[in-house]
Amino acid sequence: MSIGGEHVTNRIRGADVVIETLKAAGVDVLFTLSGNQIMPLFDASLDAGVRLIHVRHEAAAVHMADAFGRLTGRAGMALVTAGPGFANCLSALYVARMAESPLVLLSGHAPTGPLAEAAFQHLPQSEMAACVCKASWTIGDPEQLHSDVLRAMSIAESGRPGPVQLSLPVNVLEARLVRGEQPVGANISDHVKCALEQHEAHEVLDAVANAQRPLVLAGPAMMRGESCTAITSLSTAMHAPLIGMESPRGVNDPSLGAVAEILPRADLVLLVGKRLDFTLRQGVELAFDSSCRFVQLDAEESAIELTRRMLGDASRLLQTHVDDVGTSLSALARAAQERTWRRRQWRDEVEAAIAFRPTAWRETQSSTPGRMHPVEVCRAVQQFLDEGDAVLISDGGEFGQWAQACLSAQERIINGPSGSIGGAIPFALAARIARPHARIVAVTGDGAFGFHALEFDTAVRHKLPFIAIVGNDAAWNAEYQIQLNKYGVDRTLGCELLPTRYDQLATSLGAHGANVRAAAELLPALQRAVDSALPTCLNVAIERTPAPIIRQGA
Ligand SMILES: Cc1ncc(C[n+]2csc(CCOP(=O)(O)OP(=O)(O)O)c2C)c(N)n1
Repeated sequence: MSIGGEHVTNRIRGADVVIETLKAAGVDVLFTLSGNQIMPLFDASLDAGVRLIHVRHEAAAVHMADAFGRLTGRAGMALVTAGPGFANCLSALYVARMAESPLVLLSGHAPTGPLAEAAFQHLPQSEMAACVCKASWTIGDPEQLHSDVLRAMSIAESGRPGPVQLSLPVNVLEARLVRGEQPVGANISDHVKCALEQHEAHEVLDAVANAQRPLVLAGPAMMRGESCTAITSLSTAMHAPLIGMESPRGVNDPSLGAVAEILPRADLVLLVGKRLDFTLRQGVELAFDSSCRFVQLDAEESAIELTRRMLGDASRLLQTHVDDVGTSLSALARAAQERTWRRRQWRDEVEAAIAFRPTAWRETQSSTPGRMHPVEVCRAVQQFLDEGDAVLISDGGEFGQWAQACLSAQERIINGPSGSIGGAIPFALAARIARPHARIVAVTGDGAFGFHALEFDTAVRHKLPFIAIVGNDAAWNAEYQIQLNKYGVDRTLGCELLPTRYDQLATSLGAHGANVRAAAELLPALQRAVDSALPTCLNVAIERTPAPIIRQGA
C-alpha cells in the first residue's frame, strides 16, 4: 500500500516521532493523564515500550516529573491534554521552577489553523506557561518535532535547571512524516557551556582566602547530584562552610538549625547558583551585616541584577561571573585543591549552628492523650530511615517543618522555595521509580495530603510502594497558628479539618493502612508496611504544634 507514491511503512505519525525521540534520548517513563489531543502519543507509546504512569490529576503528573528530575538530573517527562488538562499543571510547574528542577511538560493543543481560536479546549498555552517555565512554545511544523523535543530536554537540564513546556497540536501529532528525515539540529541547546577562566577562578578563591568568615551559599539545584559533590568538595577545601538553601522558610529553614544566628557574622558570601531573594531576609532586613561583601556565580544575568538591586550598594558585590555553574564549580574545586588553606574555627561554629537542635527535644513528649508530639513521631521514623538507603520526602505545613528539623536520609525532596503544599504523595511515587530499592518515606500534614491522596490509587495500579506518614492534627495548622498569633484565640476561622481516618481512605483504594496512636506503635507499623510490599498510609494522630524556629540561646 502506498500514500502519494510513498510506501506506507516509511511514513510515521508526528506522535511516533515524539515518542521515538524520547525513547532514543533515554526516556522510559511518562507521567500522564489522558485526553483527546494526546491519544496519538498514547498509541505511539505502546509500540515504543515507553511506560505510562496514568495519574488522577495533571498536577500530580508534573510533581512526579519534578521529583524524577530532581533525583536523576535528567528531565522528568509529563504528558497532559490540552486546555484544562494543561491549565491544571501551572501550580506544579511553579513548584518545579522554584526548586530548579528539570522537567518537560508535553501538552496536547487544539489543532492549529485559521480557526484555531474557535477550537475545542483552545488556550494560549505557551503564553500561560511562560510565567512559570524556563521556556515554552508551540510546535507548528511536524518536521520540528524531533529537534524541538531534544531542545526542550536540553534547556530543562542545563544552566539553572527548570521546567520547559511544549504544546503539541493534535494535527501536528497526526501528521504523516517520512521516518528519519526530520532535521536533527547540530546544536540543540540554547545553552553554551562555558566555565570560569583560570584567572577568574583564582580571583574567586582569593576573595574567599582573604575573608575571615566566608560562607558558601548554594541554591536548590546546587545541592543535588554532581553539583552537590563539587560544591561540597570546594567548600571543604576552602574551609568555608556550605549552606544549601532549598526551603521557603529561608534562613529559618528548620533543617539548617540555628543558622540564622550566624549569618550576620559572615564577612564574605559566595553565592553559587543562589539568588539573593526573600529566603535571605530576616523580616524586612537582609540577613547579613551591612559590611558583608558578596561574590556571585550564576547561570543567569538576571540573578546578578537582582543582587545589585537587593544590596543597593554596588561596592558590596566584589565579583560576578555568569557561567555554567556546574562546570565552573569543578574548575574551582580543582584550583582550590592546589592551594593551601588555613583552617578556620568559623567553619566549626557554622556547622555546629546548623547541627544544633534543642536538647529538650530528646525527651519531648505529647501533653495531649491519644496524640503524639511531632518530635516523638520523628524519633521513630529516623530509626526506620537509618536502617537502609532511603529517600525522605517532606511536604510543607507545620508537621513538615518538624520533619525537616528532625529527619535526615541519603536523599531528600521538599516542596522547595515555592512554599507550595500538596506535592509529597506524587513525589513519593516518582521517587519509587527513580530509586527502586530505597525506602521511600513521605511525611505530610493532613491538609496537604488531601491534595493528591488519590494518587494512592495510581500507586496501587502501578505497583509503586512507598510509605506516607500523615500527621493528622485535624487542621490546616500552619494557617491556624497564624490566626492564633496574629488575631487571637477568639478569632480562629475555617482552618479546622475533621479527624478523618486517612489510612481507611488508602485501604479502600487497595493500599495498606494503619492508624497509629502512640510512638511505640510506629516502628512496628513501619515494618509491617515494608512487609506488605504495598503503598502504605500511616494515619498518625499528632498535637497541633507550631513549627520550630531554632535558636541556640532559646
Ligand atoms: C498550594 C498552596 N495552598 C495553600 C498554601 C498555604 N498553606 C501553607 S501551610 C498550610 C496548611 C497545611 O496544613 P497541613 O498539611 O495539615 O499541615 P499542618 O500545618 O497542619 O502540619 C496552608 C494552607 C500553600 N502554601 N500552598
